[in-house]
Amino acid sequence: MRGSRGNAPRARNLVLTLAVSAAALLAAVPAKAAVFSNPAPIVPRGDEGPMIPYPSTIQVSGLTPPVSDVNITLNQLSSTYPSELGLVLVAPAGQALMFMRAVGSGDDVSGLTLTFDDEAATPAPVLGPLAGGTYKPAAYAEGAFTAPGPGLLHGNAAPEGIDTLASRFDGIDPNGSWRLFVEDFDSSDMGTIAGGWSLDIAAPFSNSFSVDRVKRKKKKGIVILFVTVPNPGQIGVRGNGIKPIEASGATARASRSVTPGTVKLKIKAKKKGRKGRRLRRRLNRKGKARRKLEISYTPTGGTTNTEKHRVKLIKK
Ligand SMILES: [Ca+2]
Ligand SMILES: [Ca+2]
Repeated sequence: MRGSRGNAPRARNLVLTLAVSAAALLAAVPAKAAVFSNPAPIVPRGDEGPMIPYPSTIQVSGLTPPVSDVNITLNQLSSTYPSELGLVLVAPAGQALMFMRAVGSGDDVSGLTLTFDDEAATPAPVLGPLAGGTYKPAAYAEGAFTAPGPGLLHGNAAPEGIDTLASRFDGIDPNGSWRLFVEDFDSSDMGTIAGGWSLDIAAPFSNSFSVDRVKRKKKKGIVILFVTVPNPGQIGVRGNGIKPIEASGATARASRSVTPGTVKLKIKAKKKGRKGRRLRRRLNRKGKARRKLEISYTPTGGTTNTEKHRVKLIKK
């Protein structure tokens, strides 16, 4: 069938089609929302000025850029004059949005849960009494935040400015320390956020992992890989002639669940099978053998990352 020219373009088309659908599949993988919280109360220092802690921080990890959505929730906000409060959220690399300022006038509120979300139907209202719920960010006055707050160097939500959570935070790398500065801009009254705050960040879960250390039990020909993973999920290892073993040393399993941190992957030569026998013969004869491993890691709700890793087995 040499020189069958008629088929060649079709084959190329097929390859192109496959490439395109693979790209479409990748693009279709939705970003997952992850919630990070700091439940520690944010309380007044006096009746005016920065509230403490200043800032309150949330450490974000295990996500892959870019961010596609950020929402922020305040838990159990109470105040005798909500309008005096200003809140600015600062991302790890410094992007900042004053998402709440001068809302709810002077009406007392107690134990409100407030979520700020660009996709909400209405902005947080300038007039009180403020009710718990989900609002678009809203700033009805300027806010100059005391150092180490950002002063006036922050985006302002409408109508004071034109910034949104999306305009400030979409597209950034979310990993690192997010800071919330809450300041009381007027005397006499006070407020508190008794349940702290949380961030709801949409970004793909990271599926990168690293093999940080290798340990060997040379008498048994066992290799232990110390692998660090960023998210809960499944991890598995395979290779010619090797089998993964559990901590007990007994059961072999293709894949097991992991929590973020460092996990041990133990492997040794298979007892059965042609490739296992070949590896064992080599180990017995030379005392060492090299193998290529495939380590596969799938964060829950994420995509699989498979990486090749060379390992040296030693048996003495
Ligand atoms: Ca949103
Ligand atoms: Ca006050």
